[in-house]
Amino acid sequence: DPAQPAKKINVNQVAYVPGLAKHATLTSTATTPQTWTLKNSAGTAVATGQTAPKGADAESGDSTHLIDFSGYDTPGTGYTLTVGTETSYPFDIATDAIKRLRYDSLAYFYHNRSGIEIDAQYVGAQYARPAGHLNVAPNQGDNNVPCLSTVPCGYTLDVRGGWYDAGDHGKYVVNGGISAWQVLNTYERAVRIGDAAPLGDGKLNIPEKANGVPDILDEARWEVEFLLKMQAPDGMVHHKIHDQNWTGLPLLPHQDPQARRLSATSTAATLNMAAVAAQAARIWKTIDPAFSAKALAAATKAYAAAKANPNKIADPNDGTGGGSYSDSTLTDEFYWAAAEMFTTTGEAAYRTDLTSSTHFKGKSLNARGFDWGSTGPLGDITLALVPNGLPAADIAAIKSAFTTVADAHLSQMATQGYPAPYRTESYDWGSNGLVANNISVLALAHDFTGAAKYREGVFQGLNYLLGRNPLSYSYVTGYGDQPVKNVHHRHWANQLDATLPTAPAGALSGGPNSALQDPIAARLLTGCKAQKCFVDHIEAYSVNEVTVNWNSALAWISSWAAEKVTT
Ligand code: 9MR
Repeated sequence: DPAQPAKKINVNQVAYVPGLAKHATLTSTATTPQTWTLKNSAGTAVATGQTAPKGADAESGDSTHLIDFSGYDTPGTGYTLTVGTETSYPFDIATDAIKRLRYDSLAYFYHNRSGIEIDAQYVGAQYARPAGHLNVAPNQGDNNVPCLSTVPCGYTLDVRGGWYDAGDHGKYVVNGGISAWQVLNTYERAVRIGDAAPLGDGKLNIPEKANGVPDILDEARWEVEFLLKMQAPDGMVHHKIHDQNWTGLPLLPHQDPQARRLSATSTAATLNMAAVAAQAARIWKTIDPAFSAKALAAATKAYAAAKANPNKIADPNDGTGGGSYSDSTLTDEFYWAAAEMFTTTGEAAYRTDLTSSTHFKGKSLNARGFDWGSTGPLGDITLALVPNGLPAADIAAIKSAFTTVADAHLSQMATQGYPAPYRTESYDWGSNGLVANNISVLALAHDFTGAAKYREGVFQGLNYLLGRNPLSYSYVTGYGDQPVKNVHHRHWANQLDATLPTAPAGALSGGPNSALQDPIAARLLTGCKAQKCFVDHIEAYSVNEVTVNWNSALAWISSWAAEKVTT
């Protein structure tokens, strides 16, 4: 349950960046401007000004005022904002936190690796654990996994490795795939148009940190190798592998006694793997030509299999022991896979599939954003960033689709008390992941145009995730004065077992979800406004879980933001 009542003054509890706008939110029904004061860590007033009343908005229901203290720009720690008797959480004006978050958000993935011991030397003793799902009792292992008895396949697969999806021990191709893609895209973007030096070898605490290959690639490869193993002999890819029955919390991976089963192959998983393997093939082309060739062969076979089986939908009712991740619209997965295959190979057949798609040139970019079920924009990002054979006019059209959506986000954010780039209706499961992905759209709009307004939008969006929201939570563990502490995770379950740790720093909670899809949320949050449909409770999995796909979005945007801070 909420650790503290919400503050009346909400700030980015971590840090505002020198040289950029600095906005905070006062909750007040006063209709006239109020006097705000900025105090330094000694309690001395260093700036003062007047709030701007904004009235109530649909997302929060709060009547708010804008506090704009952009005029103050002296780096330091322990600042507070006060209005009358109300005081904010303390915050910094500094750049070190965003630089740290770039790496902490990426550390999430090693913590959640399957099939390998998590070694104390990389994560500290409290997070160390034995390898999970290697068929060491009581585990039944991912070594030799049969298909579901309801959809028998006549073979078993060795699908060891990869990342656990979330608080559960399932491994789902459509979600793991977009996550690996986004981690790889963080690197690929930096190589193409940013600064890849901070993403080099030796930057993460992982076993591969001294192998001469950028750690971010080593980490993503752990998942890509798993995705390749999910391919069936006919080229199709199994949708997922997880426990036969749901387990409870807490439960460390190596203690999971449930049988593991492969769900049927699906067209969505097949295209998702094709897309990521094609992306991997070009990234590893010179780094590891053999791996590159293996990935391209798997992608080519998968793409052809998907075209031969274009409508094999994952069973929406296959939700026992793991999530269903079912999606009945596959035109976006076809588009994304064609974009990756074409970018990597230049072949005419992929170009035809790509340019004849209804998604071509950013048509699936919209205000809701993208996620595991909506992957068209991933293709657009690749086409806009990586040189390919398309005419310049097509690339310009793709880039302008990003700026159009980014402008819509900025217009909406200007109306909000707690600006977050996301649609204004109800918030979906994983809204923070959608917000983070939409922040990446703002970031790309800045990449493509250089316009300062988009960079401001990125940092405004980060403010929301880091505490400038109506519940006064930093949704990133370990960051801010009131970070979420009780995320839904079977190992980081300190709320249930004091001998277990809370989450390590840098994990993004799923965040507000208007649909209240778990019993705790349903009991505590009835009638909530979108941005308030959240509780920091470990069993509230529909609002407070963590997953690879939300953390890959956090890693992408924090890496971008770290690149943009200059001091
Ligand atoms: O992130 C998924 C969200 O988009 C869906 O609405 C939800 C219900 O199907 O499932 C979410 O994914 C969960 C998955 O089913 C099981 N592992 C944890 C995932 C995050 O909560």
